[in-house]
Amino acid sequence: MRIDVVTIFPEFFSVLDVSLLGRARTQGVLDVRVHDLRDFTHDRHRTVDDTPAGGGAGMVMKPEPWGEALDAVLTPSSTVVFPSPAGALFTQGRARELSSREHLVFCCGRYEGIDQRVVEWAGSVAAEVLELSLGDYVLNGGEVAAMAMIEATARLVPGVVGNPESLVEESHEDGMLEYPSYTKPATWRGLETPAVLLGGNHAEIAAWRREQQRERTRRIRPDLLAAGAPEEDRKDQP
Ligand code: JDN
Repeated sequence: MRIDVVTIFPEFFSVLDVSLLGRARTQGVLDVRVHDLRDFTHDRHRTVDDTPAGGGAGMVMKPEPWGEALDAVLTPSSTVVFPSPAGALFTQGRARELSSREHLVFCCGRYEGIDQRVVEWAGSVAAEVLELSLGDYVLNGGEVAAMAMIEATARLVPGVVGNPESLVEESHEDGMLEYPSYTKPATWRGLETPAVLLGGNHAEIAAWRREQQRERTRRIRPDLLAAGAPEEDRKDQP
């Protein structure tokens, strides 16, 4: 998979050199290239922002440097992602979809965001353009959100995570939270590992884990059960 990132803070992305994604990159499974938006400016101050049309607080990213940067990286088969608190929710299902794309381009905004015409124009060139949000909170820019999306997506690309079975029984893969995990010792500071996990009855263990998933999801994330239930069973969800 090829990933291009456009940002005014390329140094943020040095975390992609370490751990699983770092290894995937040195092994050639992942090709990540980070571009400095300011390299696509032409003035002495390498300006990337200007005042908002219509007035208001803050600054907006100018379209011209974005146009030149995207001219350099976009192809008709690219999927372009603009992290934005105004975007659709980024989910495990979305990560799964993105993991099958051959080329992803992440456009990281700062300030009050990027001139909307850049998003519109990208749609006339690339295969797909997505404005995606990590959740209902606001970061200072798209970089940290892009990094989360890159990690969630790239670990689903075959060959990035060593044991593919570890991807199956995870939170959100079946629309529920994961069951709790334990390791040795069986007693630690007076706390016991649940006896069922030490009994060796695999059917019983599987049933216990499924019940733990249901109980946890009901208690902590009832919205997930509502979303996964057949339409006629749903309570009025937004
Ligand atoms: O996903 B975010 O919270 C996010 C915030 C900003 C952004 C892009 C994404 N651009 C400016 C703020």
